[in-house]
Amino acid sequence: MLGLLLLGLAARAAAGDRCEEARRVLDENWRESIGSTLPSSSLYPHQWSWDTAFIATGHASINISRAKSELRRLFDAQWSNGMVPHIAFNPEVPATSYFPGVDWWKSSEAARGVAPADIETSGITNPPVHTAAVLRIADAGHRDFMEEMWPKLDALLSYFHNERTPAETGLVYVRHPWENGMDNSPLWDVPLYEGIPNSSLADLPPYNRTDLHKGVDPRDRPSQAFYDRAVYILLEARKRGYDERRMWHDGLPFAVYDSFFNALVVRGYEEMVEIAERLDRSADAERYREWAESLAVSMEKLLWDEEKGVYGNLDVNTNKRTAALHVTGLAPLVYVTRGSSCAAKRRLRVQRLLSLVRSGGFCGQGTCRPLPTLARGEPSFSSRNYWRGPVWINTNWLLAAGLARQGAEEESQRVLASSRGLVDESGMHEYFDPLTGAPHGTDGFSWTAALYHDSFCRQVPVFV
Ligand code: 9WN
Repeated sequence: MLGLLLLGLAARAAAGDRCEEARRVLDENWRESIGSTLPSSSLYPHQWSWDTAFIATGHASINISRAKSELRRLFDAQWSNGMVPHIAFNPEVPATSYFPGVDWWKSSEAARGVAPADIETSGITNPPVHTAAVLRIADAGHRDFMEEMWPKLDALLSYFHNERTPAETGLVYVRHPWENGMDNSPLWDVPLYEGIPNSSLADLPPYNRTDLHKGVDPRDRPSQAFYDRAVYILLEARKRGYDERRMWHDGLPFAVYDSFFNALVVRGYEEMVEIAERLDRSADAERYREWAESLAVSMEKLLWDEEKGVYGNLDVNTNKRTAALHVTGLAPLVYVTRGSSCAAKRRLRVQRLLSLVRSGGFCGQGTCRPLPTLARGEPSFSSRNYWRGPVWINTNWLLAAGLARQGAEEESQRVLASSRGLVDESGMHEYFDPLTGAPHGTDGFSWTAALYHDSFCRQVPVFV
């Protein structure tokens, strides 16, 4: 009994130290000159879109003025079509500090009039998880920030509806594997390697990968074949001035209806309903309710994979669906909209996803650390390679909230406890080996710190 008590006290003490460490990491990665926090001072020296949303969420319980500044600076880089680019470049660091940098994207020149003239950016986007950050800030007593952010969030979410949702499917497509944030997910293998054969890459200009020289083991990073294709897709988009209509009509080298991205857009629409209601914008709330509903119906119709029992991805170019036991396929747990015409199906499918979360493949039997990005036993599982198996704190955070929303409180707590254990043992690393708990990637990683703080260090309980 005494032993248990001491263990409990030791764990509390560790968490206390880690809370302080989380605040310190965010502070060290903060750059006053751009008013935002870098994902990592070494590996990622610019501002990333979905990182910013997670960081601002964490800052809501640490430093509200930084939380607001993060989002303001990111949305200063918003394009006139509503797109928020996945990177807003930091002019303070040399061009050679990150690949592909400003010279590769050339946003202000290639997308003149649409991309901002005063901030260089990438030409692709990220999942719209910023609504959650704005709600956290509002809940910390800053309702006026919702007013301020409304037009910018509305432009972003409308961009997905107007520019990225072809009427025939009603689904949102991604046009680069970096867009959903899970760069070398095994779900990209078919569209990338079958869709873009080596022969298409003959004229690719030479480039230097900076990520292989930043102290991270190259075995943890995506392959050369992946980078070649990532650069090729970037250059094809740039040639077309990043014009959405033109890219779509010319034919995109890579275009996928991805379950993870679509699930986060549905969740973004749901949070826009919440924000609109709080701001007494009833017509806007209704519009977002309809968008969430119709996207959820399209997901039930086109993305569910009965054989695997998860949501899959549909390749725009081949109309083929691929599914894997990857967190991508579990992501529809994050939203509650049922899609009224498919509500019964959706209920059954959620139950199947929950049984997968409880299964050994996703570390449900206490055999490993939930949630691996790819289930053990899947052919391309690697416990240390990026998005092909390791546990990431942001996907755990999103899924823990989703599980709680589905009423699976025990599973939600188990996923949160896993994040807590991994960070308590090793600190603010980028990702973790689900089999051994070993840390990988860069250290001093901002979203790990921010979401750890949001989950375990603030006074108010999290997902209630
Ligand atoms: C490419 C910044 C970003 C994250 C992504 C993560 C990684 C970039 C890279 O780092 O991607 O965008 O250079 O590998 O995969 O999710 O936003 O932390």
